[in-house]
Amino acid sequence: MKSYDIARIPGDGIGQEVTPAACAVLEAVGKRHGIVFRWRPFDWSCARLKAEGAMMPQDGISQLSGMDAILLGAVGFPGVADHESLWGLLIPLRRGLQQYVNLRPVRLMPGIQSPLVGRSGADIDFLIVRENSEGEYSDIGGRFADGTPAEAAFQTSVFTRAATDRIMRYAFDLAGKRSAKHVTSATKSNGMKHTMPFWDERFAAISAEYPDIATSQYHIDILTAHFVSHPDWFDVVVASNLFGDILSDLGPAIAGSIGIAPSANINPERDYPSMFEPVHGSAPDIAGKGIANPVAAIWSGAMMLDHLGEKDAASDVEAAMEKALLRSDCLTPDLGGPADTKGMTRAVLDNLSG
Ligand code: GGG
Repeated sequence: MKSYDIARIPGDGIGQEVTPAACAVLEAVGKRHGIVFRWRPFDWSCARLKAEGAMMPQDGISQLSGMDAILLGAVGFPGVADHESLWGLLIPLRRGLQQYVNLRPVRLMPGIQSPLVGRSGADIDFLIVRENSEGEYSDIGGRFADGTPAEAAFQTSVFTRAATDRIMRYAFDLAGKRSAKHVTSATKSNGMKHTMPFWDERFAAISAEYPDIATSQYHIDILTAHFVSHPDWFDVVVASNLFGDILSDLGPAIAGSIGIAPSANINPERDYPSMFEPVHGSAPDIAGKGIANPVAAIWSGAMMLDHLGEKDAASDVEAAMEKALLRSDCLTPDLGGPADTKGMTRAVLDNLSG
């Protein structure tokens, strides 16, 4: 028997609905593979912010440091400004635990119809490697002359050589393990005259270390168009924090629904636990209705198993999920189906029983 301490942070909105679904699937696959999960629940959320004045306690990072991994649902709640919820929990965790890689796979699953006309059955299978520690997500800036005609807001992006190089090397190393061996860089060096030319220079320098990997580079605007017109062309896409965030909502939308998109916030050195969360947010419009798609959370759980070295268990979860997605009666409304969160979860669990 192997056992893992897993911090369980459902967070807000549909995070409260999809996280239990992922845990149920992990429990089921754990039974098959002799894995015990010791769940450590944390109520860190916007609800905690309202009740106690902070989404997480001051020693939150040290409370999590000894965990093997973290499973997170979603953050954000009506009445709490979006930047407060992101900077109150997600960003401090990613940075405090040095999870500088945000890995977001995009795959068109069997049975899922891509909304792109004529592209159903396309072989969409690529990875977005998003820089997760700096870039445009910066707290350097401020607001001035509030309420006056001179009112202004400023925000400074930060791109360090150390963080830029390490995310690019991560992307190239990943591409080296795949058959297409191709890294595409998202840039905007025509409009952003300091940070993005620097990003391009580092991309050129790091790519020189990997002569066997093909490279492409596109401005983010035309890159989004390429995502839509030929998503099956991409292999590994490396992007800054903001561009990676945008691309990783667009990618899954092309591959069926953001409701199935998983993500891993990884500390590659394993000095700290990595964190696994759906790409989607708390979706207050459907929260409490029981119809949220649990697949993104379940797939994030599979990524967690893979990270923990439980490769067979991870493959079993992915296979169970893919088989469930083939059943149109089990699909949630975001995928055009009639099922609810529990129905979809049951379908995945059925594929793991026996
Ligand atoms: N489950 C992830 C979540 O709550 N996402 C909300 C969001 O806006 N995330 C932005 C980000 O990933 O930086």
